[in-house]
Amino acid sequence: MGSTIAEKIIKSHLVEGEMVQGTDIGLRIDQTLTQDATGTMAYLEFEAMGVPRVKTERSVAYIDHNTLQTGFENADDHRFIQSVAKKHGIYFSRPGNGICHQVHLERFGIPGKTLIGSDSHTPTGGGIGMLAMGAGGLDVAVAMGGGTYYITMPKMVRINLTGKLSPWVSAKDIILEVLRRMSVKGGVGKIIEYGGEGVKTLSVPERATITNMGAELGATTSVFPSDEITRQFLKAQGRESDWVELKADDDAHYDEVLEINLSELGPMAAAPHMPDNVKTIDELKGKKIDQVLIGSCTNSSYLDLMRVAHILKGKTVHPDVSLGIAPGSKQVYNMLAQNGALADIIASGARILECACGPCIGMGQSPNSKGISLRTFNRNFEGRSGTADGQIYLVSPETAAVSAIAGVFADARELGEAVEIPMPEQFLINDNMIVPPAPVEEMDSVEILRGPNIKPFPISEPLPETISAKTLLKVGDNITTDHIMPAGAKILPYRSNIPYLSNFCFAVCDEKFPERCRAEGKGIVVGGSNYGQGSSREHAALVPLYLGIKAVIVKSFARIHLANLVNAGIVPLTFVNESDYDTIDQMDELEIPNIRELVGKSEITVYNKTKGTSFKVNCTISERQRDIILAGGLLNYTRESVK
Ligand code: MIC
Ligand code: SF4
Repeated sequence: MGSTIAEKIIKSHLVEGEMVQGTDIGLRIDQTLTQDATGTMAYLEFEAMGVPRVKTERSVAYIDHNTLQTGFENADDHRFIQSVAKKHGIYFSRPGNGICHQVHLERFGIPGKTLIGSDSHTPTGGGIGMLAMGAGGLDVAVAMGGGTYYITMPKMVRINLTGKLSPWVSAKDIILEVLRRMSVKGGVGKIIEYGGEGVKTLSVPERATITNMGAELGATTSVFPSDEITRQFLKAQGRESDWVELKADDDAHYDEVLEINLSELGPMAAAPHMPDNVKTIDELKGKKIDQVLIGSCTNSSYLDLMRVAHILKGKTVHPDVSLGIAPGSKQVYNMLAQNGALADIIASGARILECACGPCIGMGQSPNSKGISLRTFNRNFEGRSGTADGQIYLVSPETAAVSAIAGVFADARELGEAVEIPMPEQFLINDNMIVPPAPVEEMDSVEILRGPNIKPFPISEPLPETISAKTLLKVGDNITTDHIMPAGAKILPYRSNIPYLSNFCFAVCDEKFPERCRAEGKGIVVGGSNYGQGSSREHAALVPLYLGIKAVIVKSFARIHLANLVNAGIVPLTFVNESDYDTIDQMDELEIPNIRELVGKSEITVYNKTKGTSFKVNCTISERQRDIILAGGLLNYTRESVK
């Protein structure tokens, strides 16, 4: 039997385990990336490991999230990361150079290589044929030190694309269609591969829009073949020698196959507050809007913004709408400036934002109260925009631009004939905002610059014989890491200050949660299915750890968050019978005896002392993860194993 693309990459990087679905496999990691919001912590962890220089083929530290700099905190963190990068062999992409995933695709991504990044949208690299996965900061730190990265061998899904998109329908609409069909849980434990004739109609950045939002499916990653189009893209980036061909064998086996005829798709939008709440533009047409934002790692490429500029040319943004545009990288920005498209955008009345994540992570541009905001981004979780009752719709750049002019949801297909915007034969290459690391002989003399915003990170204790604690919080299904540890302009600057961050833990669900934790000293969180979906931020595990959370009992976990809990030494448990969830109330006292012996081995009984009942849970983790939990987290485990 032949292999899928993902199986081929896994096979060539397998250092532990066998490629049997559902079992743990260890992979050699070729490249890593970090961004600043998770990077500060990742580099503190890397330092704690005591490895002098990264062992990967390429590691890059990007600054793209915390660029508002409303106080000293962000700038201090940037300087810390820059100095660590210089000392330890990491390339540093300066603030202003662009969003990590966009820049990585342009300048560093290589087909057939493995990439992990401390950001859940790292699968963007699947657009260029990488096996690219989001991970917690500590996992990235370990990979930088040459350590193995572990995942559960996923199932393989093939999405066959046939036909060709109609004019003004775009890659964003393809992934919205996939989300509509599969839901935000549909990709859990799976790798999504794209194939079929329709693939040939999509450029690399368009493919990257699709793999980027595979994160919203909960998938381990998504991947496209590396073909002639990939070669052309790399050539235009001056990197043709990085190209290798990559395709699935004809007789490769897939666990699921989905068919999408591109010709049948129309423009769509993900309505508040989940990326899978997909509606057609036909259903929304004419509805008044307040704000439009174009950018983010999903839709800020040269082609995206050229199409936007074409639509805006000679027009004026509707007087009731604020239009903000953030190009994804300095390369894109510079090219738009040189060819005049930027002038068309400015003339229309758009507000030009820095090349950074910006409003996507709630860093400015929060909409008015109850404001309807159309965004080309990838997440519309409640409150993420910074306006608690903001109504965020995820749309394509084309839908965003026509709607900004109309002042209502509008259908770009009414523009008629498609405009042909060719992929450039040569992108503008100027890497002067990427600082290479110090040469080996100079690394010792590089001084690490640490500001007062950097506080030590919490370390867990070895697992006790019995966990006995109150249920300090009970939440429902699809809880995101944005619920657990919100971001936004007021909180994000404190990503290296866990004590301060802890004041905001679960604030979206229950503002009193941190207070209860402090009063009780320890606790358990109970939740529904797909707990911890969304961002890869390990702060969603480190902050609960700091607040004394010992175990989380839920119906099911999202992949990266489960790994982050284990790495932090918090026990992840799932109900054997989901209906037991209903029997627990907040503040019930739970006791889990014998947990040290049973964890990761067999079913565990939890006693509800308040109700006088009991129920069974599982802890579905690998043997290695069991050892990590017993040691009280990955750092303790790593220290013990090198003793
Ligand atoms: C996000 O889109 O939520 C983020 C901000 O990029 C996160 C990382 C973080 O929380 O720092 C992600 O997607 O992993
Ligand atoms: Fe940045 Fe938004 Fe992409 Fe996260 S999803 S990396 S915040 S642009």
